[in-house]
Amino acid sequence: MLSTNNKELLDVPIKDFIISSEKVAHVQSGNSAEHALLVLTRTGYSAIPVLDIKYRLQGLLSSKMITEAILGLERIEYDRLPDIKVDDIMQKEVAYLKVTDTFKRALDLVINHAFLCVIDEEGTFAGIMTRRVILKQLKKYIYQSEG
Ligand code: 2BA
Repeated sequence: MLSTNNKELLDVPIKDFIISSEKVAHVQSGNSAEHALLVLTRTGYSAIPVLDIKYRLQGLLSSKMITEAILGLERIEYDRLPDIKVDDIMQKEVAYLKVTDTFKRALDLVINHAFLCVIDEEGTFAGIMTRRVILKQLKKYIYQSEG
């Protein structure tokens, strides 16, 4: 039904759909869990990337990971937040895209991830591709194909 246009969209490079790194909230390797919780709460995002000083992707951090780290037997031990480093509680295995990847790879991965970090040729963090952006492009293509 939509074969030609679908194929075209699937082959499009993701480059134009990336939310660039300067617009992405992140925490740095070595930051405390207290700082990370502040960033997550202020921005309202449920998970954000962890980058090193050279802007290389190290992992992902969510408020759930922080809460789990300070969960005591009978209470949440907020006083421990400044002593915990994000490196010790972040998710280190992260699915990512390269800037040269196609829309098809992004679509495959975004089924299981709300967003994907994008890495450039030098291994530096270039930004993210979100489920929202991917769905918007898909919607545009489907509607175009119908008309
Ligand atoms: P969540 O934070 O769980 O957000 C889920 C969806 O809720 C987002 O989907 C967006 O539609 C909406 N949303 C949440 N916080 C928002 C805010 N502060 N401003 C506007 N809309 C907001 P997506 O846009 O597809 O994003 C998927 C995931 O990508 C987000 O999951 C978040 O973990 C991450 N993300 C998106 N934009 C980001 C950014 N600028 N910096 C860091 N992480 C970002």
